[in-house]
Amino acid sequence: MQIVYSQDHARQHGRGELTDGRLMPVVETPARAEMVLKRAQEVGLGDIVPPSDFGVDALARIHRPDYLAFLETAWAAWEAERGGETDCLPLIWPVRNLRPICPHHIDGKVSYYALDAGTPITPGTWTAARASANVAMTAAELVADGAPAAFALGRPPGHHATADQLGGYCFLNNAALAAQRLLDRGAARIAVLDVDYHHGNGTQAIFDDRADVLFCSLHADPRQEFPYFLGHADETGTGAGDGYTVNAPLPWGTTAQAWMAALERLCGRIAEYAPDALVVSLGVDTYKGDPISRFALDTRDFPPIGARLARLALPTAFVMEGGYAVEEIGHNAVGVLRGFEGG
Ligand code: SP5
Ligand code: ZN
Repeated sequence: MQIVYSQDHARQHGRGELTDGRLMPVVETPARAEMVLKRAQEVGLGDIVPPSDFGVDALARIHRPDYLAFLETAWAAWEAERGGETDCLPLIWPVRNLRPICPHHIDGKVSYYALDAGTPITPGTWTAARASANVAMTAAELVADGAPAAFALGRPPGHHATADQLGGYCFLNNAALAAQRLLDRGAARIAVLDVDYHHGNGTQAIFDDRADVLFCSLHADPRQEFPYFLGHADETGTGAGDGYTVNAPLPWGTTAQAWMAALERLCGRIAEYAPDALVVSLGVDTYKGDPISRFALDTRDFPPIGARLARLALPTAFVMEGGYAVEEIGHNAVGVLRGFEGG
């Protein structure tokens, strides 16, 4: 399958994320994408193609215009306020008992538009996030043009980003943009399957009240794990979207066997929905050696995931999400894709 890739991902290189009570070096680094590219080249997965530029209008199919304007201008406002020595991070949120009215000052604005303090805005964030979105939409375009599958090898990831909030290392929801692109190219129904370790709260929220996108996710139980406040089993969608969200929360320590059993159930639902195409939010932070995650999948467990997805027999756009074990990320992510091609 073709691999859509842009070096602009490297423009997102945060200095710090708040975790465990400290500002720590970020885990979502440029090396992640480089390792996946290296492995894809090693095994001859497919040609590497650059993204097309779909422009801000395509982003506005999913994201709120004021949020896009914020992302475009946030770094300049931050730099003007206090120089460029630190990344732009939030420190207060409009939570219970406060009013969500967007402030004018950058410190208040970043808090309004962020959902965590782990997602630094840097000088290159807007460039890198747009490139990642274009990579995903280009993969969707290839699939719309008849390719059986395509791989959007982008970062920063996207599935935690909502219509108007960044977080979880995500700024623009690449998978949602890919799904919308497929719909805009004539598809009637798209399934999004999110296999990242973390719940794809952004994607779920974006498609919550829609029946033209089925959102299925298997992930660490939000009672134990980030993003904590969405991803429970009783979330099934609202309004016209009722019945078109399916969550499979799984406990810390989940083995490959239990994980595959949950995947089987979600694949059954996807087959029943009979979509025109599938978008896979491909996170490999389910790997047992992942530094921030607690599932127990081994490298050998990834190809069977791809093989199972191939049996859905759907045009498929794979969109890179998480996975922070940098040495193994290439083997794990490309393992899924090779399993798909062989399956
Ligand atoms: C795309 C994606 O995978 N985003 C994940 C964002 C998770 N950010 C919060 C991580 C919290 C890690 N806590 C465990 C720290 C171990 N020292
Ligand atoms: Zn993740």
